[in-house]
Formats: sequence, structure tokens, C-alpha cells
Amino acid sequence: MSVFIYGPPQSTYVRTVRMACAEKNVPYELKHVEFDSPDHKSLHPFARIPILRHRDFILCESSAITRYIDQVFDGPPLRPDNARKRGLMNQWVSTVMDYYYDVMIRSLVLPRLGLAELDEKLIAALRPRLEHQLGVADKALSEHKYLACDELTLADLFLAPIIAFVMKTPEGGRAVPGYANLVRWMRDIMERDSFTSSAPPL
Ligand SMILES: N[C@@H](CCC(=O)N[C@@H](CS)C(=O)NCC(=O)O)C(=O)O
Repeated sequence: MSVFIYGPPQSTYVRTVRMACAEKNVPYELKHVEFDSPDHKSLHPFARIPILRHRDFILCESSAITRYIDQVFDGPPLRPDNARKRGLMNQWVSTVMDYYYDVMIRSLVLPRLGLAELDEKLIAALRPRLEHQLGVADKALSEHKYLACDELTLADLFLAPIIAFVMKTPEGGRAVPGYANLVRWMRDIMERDSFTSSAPPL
């Protein structure tokens, strides 16, 4: 085994990296790292996860890791060559990391799972932003099969693990079915081996 991914399987970023490996048919081993331990800090200067180790090479930050995996390994490309498609893919990756993660995971999923303080008023106030984000993704998915174009790209691997968690919340369970293109896309992703093989434990 030459590829090791450090981080808990519950992390959407870890799942994104695992999905990238699986889509490229790259075998990997998921490794536990004790948060904030000296080992952790030696792998990641800011003590975050995921972390990739490929032979003697250590790489942090999920967007860098997934691009590296796509470049280094054979298998279906996860970044389109076409400049506009790649531009849209990059736009989606940073949009998901900067906006979607904050609203959907940090503000909704973590409190609903009991992993952050729950304030029902704050959750209720999230609704317009949640619906707006779902609507923007739904519109993109009405224009092409996947988020950036008609081929699966890294953009899809960043958003799908987040939507999977959102659908488990009461708010997401009510809202997501109203976005037909998003539902169609999510069904497609949920059938992929990369998604089923990276499912976090219940
Ligand atoms: N920009 C980083 C974000 C990674 C990140 O925030 N990971 C979370 C878990 S999903 C983490 O390490 N949290 C620990 C902490 O905030 O101390 C990436 O893309 O890898």
C-alpha cells in the first residue's frame, strides 16, 4: 500500500479524498490520527484533517490532495481539460468549501448531530441560506449531468458528502426533495462504488 489517508471517516473532507481515490481505482488505507497530538502536528502544521501520505510525500488540504491524486494516478480524469469546464469545477470546489460547508455542516449538521451547540432559532434562521444554496446547485444540475459539466469532477466529490449529511437532518429531509435535479444527481452519486465504499459508520 502506498497511499494513506489520515482522518476520521465521518469528515466530509476525508470522504471526498476517499472518493477521489476510489474513482481513480487507487487502493488506500484510512489511518487514525489523534487530534492535536505531536504526530498530528508533525503531519499537518495546523492540526487539521485530511492528510495524505503517498510513499515519502505528505500533503494537506483536501483540494490540493484531490488534485494531486487526479494528476498522479491513472484512471478516469476528475478534472476536465476544457478551460471553461475546469473553471466551473474550480469555482464549485471553492464555493462548496467556503459557503456550503459553513451553512450545511458547521451550522446545521453538527448541531443536529449533537457535535456543536444546538440553537433552534439559529437553525430556523438558516433556512433561506440553505434553500438558496440548494437552489444554486439544482440550477447547475439542470444545465449538465454533474455540477460543472456532463462528466463527474472533483466538484461533485466535494458537495455529495455534504448533501448526504444534510438529507439526514429534519431541515434537509424536508427541503432536498423539492430540488429535482439535485435529487437525480444525488441518486447517481449514491449508486457509485466510491460513495458506498466511503460511507461513514452510523
Ligand atoms: N481546508 C481544510 C479543511 C479541513 C478541516 O476543516 N477539517 C476539519 C474536519 S472536517 C478539521 O480538521 N477540524 C479540526 C479542527 O478544526 O480543529 C481542507 O480542505 O482540508
